[in-house]
Amino acid sequence: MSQPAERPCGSRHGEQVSELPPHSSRADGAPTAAVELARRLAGKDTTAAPAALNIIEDRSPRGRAAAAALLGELARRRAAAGEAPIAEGIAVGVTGPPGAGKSTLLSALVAEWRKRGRTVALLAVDPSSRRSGGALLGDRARIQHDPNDRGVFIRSTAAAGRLGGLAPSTFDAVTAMRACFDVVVVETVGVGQSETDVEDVADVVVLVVQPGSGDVLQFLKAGIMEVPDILVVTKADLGAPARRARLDLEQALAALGVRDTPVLEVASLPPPRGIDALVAAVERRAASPDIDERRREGRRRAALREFRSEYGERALRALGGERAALAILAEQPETATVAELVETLALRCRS
Ligand SMILES: Nc1nc2c(ncn2[C@@H]2O[C@H](COP(=O)(O)OP(=O)(O)OP(=O)(O)O)[C@@H](O)[C@H]2O)c(=O)[nH]1
Ligand SMILES: [Mg+2]
Repeated sequence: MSQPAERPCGSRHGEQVSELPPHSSRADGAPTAAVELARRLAGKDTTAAPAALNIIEDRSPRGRAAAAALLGELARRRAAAGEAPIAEGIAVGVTGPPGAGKSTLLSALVAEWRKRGRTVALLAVDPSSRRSGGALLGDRARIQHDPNDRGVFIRSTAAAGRLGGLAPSTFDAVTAMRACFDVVVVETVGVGQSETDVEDVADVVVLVVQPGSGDVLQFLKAGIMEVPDILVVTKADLGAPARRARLDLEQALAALGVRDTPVLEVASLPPPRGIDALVAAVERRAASPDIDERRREGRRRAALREFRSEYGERALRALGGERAALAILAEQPETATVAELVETLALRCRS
């Protein structure tokens, strides 16, 4: 898919490269507004979310500088909080084939979370390519909620031509939203890469399947059964087919030796069923002690994915391959954003 640049790391695909080192652009005064947005997000002002995401999704050099300022400010606040860490929300990835019932399930989940007093940001990543002009955007974000409720924020993002993948900015968007909201959901359609991509940004991955769709065999073939932390069979109101799908999935997990992955049946249409059990399973997983390490690894993998897609395989080879690149990333400060990590790899590749 990606075309190698003339020189490895010479330029991003179709874009002028700023030769500035990643941190120097912060001094130009423009990111002041971004820092102010970070302050509002950290103060749990949910009305700052749309403007913050506009900055993070702006891939121009100026936008990148502002995003770095915003995320850098959040990271500094996190680091400064030290022993009394500021409360960070949990990131939940919800993925599954088209029509499996993800959006309907999310409507029910949002209602349940709000009932429990949690604020929720939902980022729906649209799979449509640039060519189709994001025609699906409206449909994917159709989550039922009270539009006047400031505790819920919903945003659709185009995956920028990466079929099945996440948008380039999704990782940083999740980082920013987590500073403000109790729960950050990333909804992706499970075609191809998205199941594994979503693992990079989510503390908890929920894979959604509907009964009787032959999904189980497809998942076994694709070898992704290890990715989800929780499996959900939707449309439990259909009765026997949902039960059968759950048993099939449980058998498949057992055959693969995957333990500790709950398989839950839910009905999302009123009257909802099994939603509270799902919320409890998500919270149990998010509370596990390996979450911090998982977030660190996820950030490195997201940066590597970004670098590969922006600069191509040849640039990655010039760095010494995937393992060498991950080793470079592991040396970077905890506060580095994905964009800064990508720039670090690019600079290393050019030097
Ligand atoms: N009977 C029943 N139907 C459901 C349930 N949940 C969703 N559906 C129906 O399944 C269809 C697809 O639901 P969506 O929530 O739009 O599915 P989705 O996975 O978000 O679809 P995409 O965003 O296109 O990938 C709709 O017609 C829903 O009404 C459920 O619990 N029971
Ligand atoms: Mg949907």
